[in-house]
Amino acid sequence: MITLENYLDSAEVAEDLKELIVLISKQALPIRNAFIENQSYAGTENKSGEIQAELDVWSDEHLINVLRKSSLVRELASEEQPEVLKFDNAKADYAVVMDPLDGSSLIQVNLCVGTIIGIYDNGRALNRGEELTAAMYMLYGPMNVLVLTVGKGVYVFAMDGENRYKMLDGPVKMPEGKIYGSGALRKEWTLKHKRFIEEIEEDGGKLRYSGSFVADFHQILRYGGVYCYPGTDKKPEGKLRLVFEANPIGFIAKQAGGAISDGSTNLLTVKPKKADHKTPIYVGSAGLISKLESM
Ligand code: AFP
Repeated sequence: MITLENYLDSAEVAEDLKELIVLISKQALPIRNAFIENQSYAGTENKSGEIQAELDVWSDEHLINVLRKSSLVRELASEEQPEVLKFDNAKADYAVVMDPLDGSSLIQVNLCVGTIIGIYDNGRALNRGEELTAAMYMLYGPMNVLVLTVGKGVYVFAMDGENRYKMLDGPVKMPEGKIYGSGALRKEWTLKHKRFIEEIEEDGGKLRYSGSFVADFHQILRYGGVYCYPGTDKKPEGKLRLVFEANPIGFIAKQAGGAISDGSTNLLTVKPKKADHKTPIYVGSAGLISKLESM
């Protein structure tokens, strides 16, 4: 049985990066344990104008405290924070971008949610996705699962009863599949988006969409297909964020042989204009993304 630590050693990851990844992975348990106590809404909004659940706030504060104390992180950009946080106790040059709890509105109905993390080694949080050193997500479903890339393929780990991760699978290759999910109301979709979805449906595509990006993506990673949150005429930039959601997930997709796009451009090449830069997102099997870009 290969543990997360064994894998990081065999991938020759720097000791301080290993420490950071293992530290973050250990937070799955406290975050998950907090689900029962923090079910209501906090009554506050994040920078994108979304109502924060108590758990969004709790997970955000928890991870900020843990990362600040680690002395490994110079900058931290969180979906729940208005500005990039700078830590002056940093002994290392890592910067972390995170969505502390993606899909939090699904906690009350016990559907799968997760934490999305990206790590840069240049001390700055606002970079292109292709500059990521590592990306990971922790998925709180029937199993606590950790999906990780350190730029050497994608590996899946599952937590055992003692808060240790054991490798389930990897390197993962995203297949060319036919599962699709799309955000935004159908009546608001652009003509191009409608045509793209119709072509997938005509080709036997199967709709699977839960409302948790990280969980919906995990299914695409394993079975192939595409997750979309398109821009609409009213909201051309869509709903999801480049820094906290698109980049870490896109980096994982690319490492598994998939791709991410805003419909015409590889999102991993886009320089964020600000921490809460929003963008249309299409992420999934490489063939479907290249078909979309050529439409
Ligand atoms: P948060 O829970 O972090 O706000 O994320 C929710 C989300 O951004 C993403 O996880 C979902 O895919 C998307 O919103 C769902 O949005 P719709 O409810 O508009 O489909």
